[in-house]
Amino acid sequence: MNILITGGAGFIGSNFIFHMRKKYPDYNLICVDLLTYAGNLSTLASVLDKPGFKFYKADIADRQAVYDIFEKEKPDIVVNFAAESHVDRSIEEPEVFLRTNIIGTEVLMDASKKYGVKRYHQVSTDEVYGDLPLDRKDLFFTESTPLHTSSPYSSSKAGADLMVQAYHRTYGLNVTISRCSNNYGPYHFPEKLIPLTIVNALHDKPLPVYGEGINVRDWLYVEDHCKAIDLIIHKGEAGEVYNVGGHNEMRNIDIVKLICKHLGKPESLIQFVTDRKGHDMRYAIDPTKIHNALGWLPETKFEDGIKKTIDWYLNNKQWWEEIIKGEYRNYYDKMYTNR
Ligand code: NAD
Ligand code: TDX
Repeated sequence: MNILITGGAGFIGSNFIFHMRKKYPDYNLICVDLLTYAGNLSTLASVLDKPGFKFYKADIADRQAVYDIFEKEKPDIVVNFAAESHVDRSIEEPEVFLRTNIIGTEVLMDASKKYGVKRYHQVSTDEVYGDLPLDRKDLFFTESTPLHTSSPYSSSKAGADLMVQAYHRTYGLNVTISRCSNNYGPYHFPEKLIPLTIVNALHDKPLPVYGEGINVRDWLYVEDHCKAIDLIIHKGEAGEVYNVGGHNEMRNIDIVKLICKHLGKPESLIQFVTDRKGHDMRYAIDPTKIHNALGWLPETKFEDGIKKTIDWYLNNKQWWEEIIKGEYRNYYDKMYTNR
């Protein structure tokens, strides 16, 4: 079995590669990643030279490069993680989100059609459903919730989802889509809330919380997301969308306080800053379909997952120290100085 994984040098893609190598040692995994600011080859160091693994540095929106890789590797399954993934960056510079997230998806599907791929899986997000009000705890996103996006990021992901469904209906491409809630865990890029808070707290730097910190996210340990995708690519039904989430809703301020507590840092480090434009209030996934159809259930409780994650950042300082001393510093200054 040849599985082509795009975006495998990023957060979730790399965790998926580690999961798949462990569970299916006989599979050939082919990783395609452009190594943007968010991609790190050092993340894949433990697998780079191993049999059954290949790495290509390429842009998923570069048609010729993608066709050449498909021609050579003949993938059976394609799993597309590659994306511009940060909402705040999409508010500053939307264009690259359209190129990678929409055009890149289209190119990968054209290649899948041309080279007879048996299953194309699109890794999407709960953000395509927009947000839910804070005072309606009874409401959840189901697979039939209408797409209703807020940010350039989520709009580009929704655009991609619509293209994936179009390729199924129009060309009969065997596709599946997963829409997952917020992930956390090892190798999470430090621009995102949880790793940013851990890294800043370890340096006794201010912990920026947007607005009043009352926005709610539904957190899932990254390994549980990887297991869901593994099930969907093997057993999911063509043309279907599966929501993935673990009923673990938390307010941002409570997450930040919890991290302070784990690290023995004072809450006085917390700094409320100007809110994100168009900030979604609440995400909450109803995972009934994937549970009933494929038997998926989250395995890692948040208390355990957050502890494992914090320990990982404490034990892998070199990984994130390399990142925060590079281009990240300019990004951080631009986004947070005098905010
Ligand atoms: P990430 O930003 O950590 O990684 C993205 C990877 O894609 C990087 O390695 C980057 O180099 C690569 N990439 C970017 N543009 C590329 C291009 N044009 N060609 C090839 N490679 C390119 O993102 P992540 O958090 O791992 O997210 C992975 C996927 O999961 C994304 O599609 C995202 O929308 C989705 N998702 C993320 C979350 C989350 O909480 N992080 C939740 C739900 C869904
Ligand atoms: O410094 C910060 N302070 C803050 O209060 C940052 C970076 C974030 N926040 C808030 C904004 C959100 O309400 O924390 C929450 C989480 O923010 P992010 O980590 O940026 O994630 P989010 O915007 O929820 O999107 C994430 O989940 C869905 C991923 O980045 C997306 O790729 C995924 O689709």
